[in-house]
Amino acid sequence: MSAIYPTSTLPFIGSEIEPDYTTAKVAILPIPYEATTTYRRGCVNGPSAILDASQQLECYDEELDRETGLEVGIYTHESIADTGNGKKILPLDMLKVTQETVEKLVNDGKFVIAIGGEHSITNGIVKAYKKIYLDEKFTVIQIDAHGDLRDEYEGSIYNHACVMRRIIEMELPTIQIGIRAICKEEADLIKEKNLTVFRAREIVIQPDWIERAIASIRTQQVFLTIDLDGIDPTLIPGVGTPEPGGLNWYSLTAFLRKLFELHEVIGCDIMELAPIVDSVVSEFTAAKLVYKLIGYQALAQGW
Ligand SMILES: [Mn+2]
Repeated sequence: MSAIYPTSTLPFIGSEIEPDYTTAKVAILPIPYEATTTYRRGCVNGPSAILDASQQLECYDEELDRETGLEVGIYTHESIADTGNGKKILPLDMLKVTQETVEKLVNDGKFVIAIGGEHSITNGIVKAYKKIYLDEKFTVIQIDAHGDLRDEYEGSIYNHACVMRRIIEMELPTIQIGIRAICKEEADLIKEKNLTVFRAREIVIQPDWIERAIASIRTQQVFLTIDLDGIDPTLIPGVGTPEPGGLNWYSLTAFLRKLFELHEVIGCDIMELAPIVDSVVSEFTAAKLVYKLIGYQALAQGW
């Protein structure tokens, strides 16, 4: 699989924008790390596929009526924790380099959008924000089909099925959206800890879920983690563990626009893209989602 996409990376929407680190407000951080995926493999190729697909994006955002990328500047960092070409990287080493790189980018004033790679990476990213924001609490908003609340899976506490459990152990509040596949252990934990979960099947029949989800956030600052399998797999079939149902494009983007408007999004990631040979729909949708996040942040921050 790793031969299909080169691990060298084109800058995000680089066909339209000259990337410059000093002036860019946004940093895209590719993390092509894959070690613990259990069903369909290939998310090691996710970041390069998103960067490739981004070359086809329109710089002009028709919803926001502006050429966002030209106005805010987007810098694409080199890949970190790259397990392409069969390279083995231990989970703790991946978490370390992820945390350090995110810390550096945030301290340089960049709004970081990490692109993966498997969902376990988010653990390292959130650790970086926890260190930067010290005792100030922020909420981790997770869009995902899965709870990712297992204590361990297949012998590892760093499995991608455990990432939200690690975040809950950091004593950060969480809101889980789009959930439709959990095990009994996760269901019990949700009840025991009274976790806030917006299930996919409720979202579909309750259009007010966006207002209720926003109202359930108790902190001004939020970190957003998107596992692409949270979205309807007819929109993004290129994921490792697809689940029927899920968020549609307009419901998702309406929620995100409101989230950025009413809260300070301190950082975000888009994880688990596992490209499908001969179909570009998944990576193009993911690239467009990255660009929507940049647009909503630019609007919210007055960039
Ligand atoms: Mn998932």
